[in-house]
Amino acid sequence: MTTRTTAEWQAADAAHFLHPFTDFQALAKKGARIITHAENIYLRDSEGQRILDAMSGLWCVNVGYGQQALIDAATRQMQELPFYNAFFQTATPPAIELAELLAEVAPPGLRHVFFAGSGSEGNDTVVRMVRRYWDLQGQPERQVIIGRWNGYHGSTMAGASLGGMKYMHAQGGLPIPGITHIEQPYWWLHGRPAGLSRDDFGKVAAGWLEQKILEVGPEKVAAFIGEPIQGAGGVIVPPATYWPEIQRICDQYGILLVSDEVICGFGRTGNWFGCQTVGSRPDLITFAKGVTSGYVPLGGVLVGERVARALIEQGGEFEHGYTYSGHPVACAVALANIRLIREQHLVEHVRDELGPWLAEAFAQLAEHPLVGEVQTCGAMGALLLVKDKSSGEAFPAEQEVGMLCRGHCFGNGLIMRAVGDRMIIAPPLVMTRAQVDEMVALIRRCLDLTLADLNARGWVA
Ligand code: PXG
Repeated sequence: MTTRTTAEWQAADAAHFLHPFTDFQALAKKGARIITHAENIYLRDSEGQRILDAMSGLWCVNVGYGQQALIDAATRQMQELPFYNAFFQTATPPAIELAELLAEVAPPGLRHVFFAGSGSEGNDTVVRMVRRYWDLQGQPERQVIIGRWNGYHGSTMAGASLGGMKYMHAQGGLPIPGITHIEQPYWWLHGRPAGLSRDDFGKVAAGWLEQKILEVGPEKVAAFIGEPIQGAGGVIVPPATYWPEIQRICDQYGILLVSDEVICGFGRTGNWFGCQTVGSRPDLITFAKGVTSGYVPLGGVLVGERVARALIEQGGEFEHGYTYSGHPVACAVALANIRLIREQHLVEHVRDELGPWLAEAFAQLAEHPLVGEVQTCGAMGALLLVKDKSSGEAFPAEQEVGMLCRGHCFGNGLIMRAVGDRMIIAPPLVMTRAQVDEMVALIRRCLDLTLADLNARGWVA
């Protein structure tokens, strides 16, 4: 790679690189921030500025940057066998070993894996697999998959359709047929309904699934898909009653439960998988991101006994797969990554240390005049910015207060994401106590700067 000035990088970037989820013209005017190096939880940009990455890249660098074991695993595998496929009755050792190891760390009953290249591809596989399963059960009319508004399941045709981002559906004629949505279990959005505790609300929100099943016709419903904790939707932690009730409803109607763990998997919530934190027993688990800590792309689906048995024993050929299903380099990196998570006890670290530290720090941030509510779960957290703390009144959407706050974070060496006015974090799981303190001090400073900014604009009461 050549060395260029920031301006030179930005010019070449604007001339040729179409970025994901980006207004190309606006970015070309402003110029992208060029990230050149990273170590542990810190990034460095082309201007030499150090940035604390409280988003783990994009929810994925669970073990932090610069882990030699992963680098060595990739190097060794590239030298030995950089690629071979798994299509024509062949396999490679890393893919076999990874399938075996995933079966070990997965919740009980999920003993098979189908590999893909990303979370989106994993969810495309889910759609194919769920529908194939019901065909094999002699119930081909069971086609409908129920997702949730403001859920995120990727950006392919199937992934974006399962997801409930309306602005995505608006481009490209989505959702594809046979996918429908229910409301999300977001207490605050639903107006903190009077007389209804969070736990009662959780049951009401799960009940929307039953209503939808009855509306569609139980004999037509194939599966329900949800993230244990919504990530891209704004780190929305559902009431504790929600998932057990969802599980009960899925059981009652015999429909498959899919837990999309692209963000929640591999320690993020303080267990290996988020379903173990929220109390569901999925038939299928989508994974990606944290499986390799993002060092190389890999995704896939963990398959429970009910579906695996049908596919294996009755299925014949499953007409589906990707060139990179079981890519040996990606699988070798995933093996090194999972072993490192085990050796460094990172799941326990999140459960017993990092999670409680973040919960405590966020409870203190809740006292800030701009913060309406805080939520954390393991190594994820959200702060909701509100105009009026006592009433909970929101800022007008067009003021884009979240983006304003994110700008202050960017300017002050902190990466935090804004989803509307929810400021969210999902830091690397290796974070120490001192680093939590450093991050929280930065967050506090950025909240203060945002408040001063809003005062100057006359946007706060
Ligand atoms: N499922 C979930 C739950 C995700 O969070 C995907 C599927 C798709 O994975 P791939 O690997 O195809 O991107 C994701 C991805 C954001 C953001 O803005 C979140 C994701 C991707 C891009 C941006 O928070 N999550």
